Amino acid sequence: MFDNLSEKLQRVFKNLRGEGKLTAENMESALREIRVALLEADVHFRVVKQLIEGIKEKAMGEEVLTALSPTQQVIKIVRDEMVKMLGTHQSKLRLSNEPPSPILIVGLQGSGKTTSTGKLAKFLSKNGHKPYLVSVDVYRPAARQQLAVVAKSIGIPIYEGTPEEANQPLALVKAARREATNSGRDILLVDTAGRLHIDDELMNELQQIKDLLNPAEILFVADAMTGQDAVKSAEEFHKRLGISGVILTKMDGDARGGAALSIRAVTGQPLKFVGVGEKSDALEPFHPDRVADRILGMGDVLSLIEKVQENIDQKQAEEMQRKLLDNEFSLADFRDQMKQLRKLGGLDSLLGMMPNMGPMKMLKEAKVDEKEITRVVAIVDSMTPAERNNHLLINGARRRRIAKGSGTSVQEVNQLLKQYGEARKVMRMITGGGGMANLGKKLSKFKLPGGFGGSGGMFG
Ligand SMILES: Nc1nc2c(ncn2[C@@H]2O[C@H](COP(=O)(O)OP(=O)(O)OP(=O)(O)O)[C@@H](O)[C@H]2O)c(=O)[nH]1
Ligand SMILES: [Mg+2]
Repeated sequence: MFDNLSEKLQRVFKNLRGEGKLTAENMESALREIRVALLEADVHFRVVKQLIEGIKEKAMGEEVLTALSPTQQVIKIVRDEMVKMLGTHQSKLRLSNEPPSPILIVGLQGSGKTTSTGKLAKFLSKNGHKPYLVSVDVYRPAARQQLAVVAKSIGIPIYEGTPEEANQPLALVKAARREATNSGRDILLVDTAGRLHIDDELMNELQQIKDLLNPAEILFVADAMTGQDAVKSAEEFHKRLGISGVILTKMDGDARGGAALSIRAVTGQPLKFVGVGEKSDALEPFHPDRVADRILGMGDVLSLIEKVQENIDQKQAEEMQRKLLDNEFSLADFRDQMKQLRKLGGLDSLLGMMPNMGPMKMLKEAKVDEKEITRVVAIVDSMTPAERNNHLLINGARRRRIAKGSGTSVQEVNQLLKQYGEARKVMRMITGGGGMANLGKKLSKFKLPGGFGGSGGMFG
């Protein structure tokens, strides 16, 4: 999502380092470039102004200009200011003293409220909570049914209501709260109706629900793809209703993303979660420092390690490692690795978290996507077991047969075999023979403690 911004900022730092000596003049021009990069990434102009002023004040100080490694200092300042803009610390959900804690999910139409409600329920239940669901979207036909389907798929109980309650949001939440209490659930997630624009009727209804429930959280769901509109409506919702936090959805898309990141600075309310896909587990707690590192091209290594640990089967990983070392890594293994990558949320999301350097950079530039994974799986599935174990068997006639069997072309089969060869090389490079199991460990050395150490920077 932040590829462009990330690239531009890295270029600024590289140029700065190339200057040799840091002066007030080249600092001024670097700040100008940072400003333009932020504006181009759609960061709100007021936030950009604030950010640049903050950076300037600190960067123009005597200590920086005369420091041993001034560029490092400047990068550290930019990072610190960016973390500040994003909210400094991870902001956890607040709960009420008395369970069930009501959490209202609000936002414009189509922003991802219902999807996020389901994701949040799953996240909470993974973290030891017992969420309960209710939808008060009584306007859009089948809207409540949509949440019921989501609830079933993730195995979280939902209050579906009586026919009499079907068009009464207040009656629905009242009954749902009673049910939640009676069945010992500790969090009540309320999915609400969206509107194309903020209107009085919607706001009054939300206000009534708020008065009735006294929610622990009112989370505004902002669609990152809608740019400055998301900022404007967050501001408006906050003014009218008072929000306590934000869920940023569709951060997996290719919008510039800067607008969404401005919401914290504009409303003063923290970003709490990010939606990174349509599936029910595509929700991540928002960590300001990690996101800043990602934007600055340092890679979100901590999130990557967590993800790998959550999703990789240790035994399988060790087996893979042994195969790599023994040069037994076959086409079938290649296919299985691709499937693993898909389980981790797709290559894009993984690569987005990696530092933009070395073999990672190569992989990123190769731009392998979901469709390609599907193609790889189809091609390898069309091979005979013998072919899968020994790619050298695959001659011209066999390539034609495999292409036909997988609905692809001979060129695509050739390309896959080439990729497989490359993958063997790249994987050895990444892992140093350590396999996926050690990927985290290997990567963690790219992370400089506390952002930046004295020497050996990420740039230049
Ligand atoms: N790629 C991606 N799609 C998302 C994400 N969150 C939601 N969506 C998609 O956005 C669309 C709208 O999501 P909903 O959850 O129905 O949105 P809503 O705010 O409840 O919509 P209304 O109830 O009509 O106001 C769906 O197609 C979702 O799959 C996300 O983080 N990433
Ligand atoms: Mg909905």
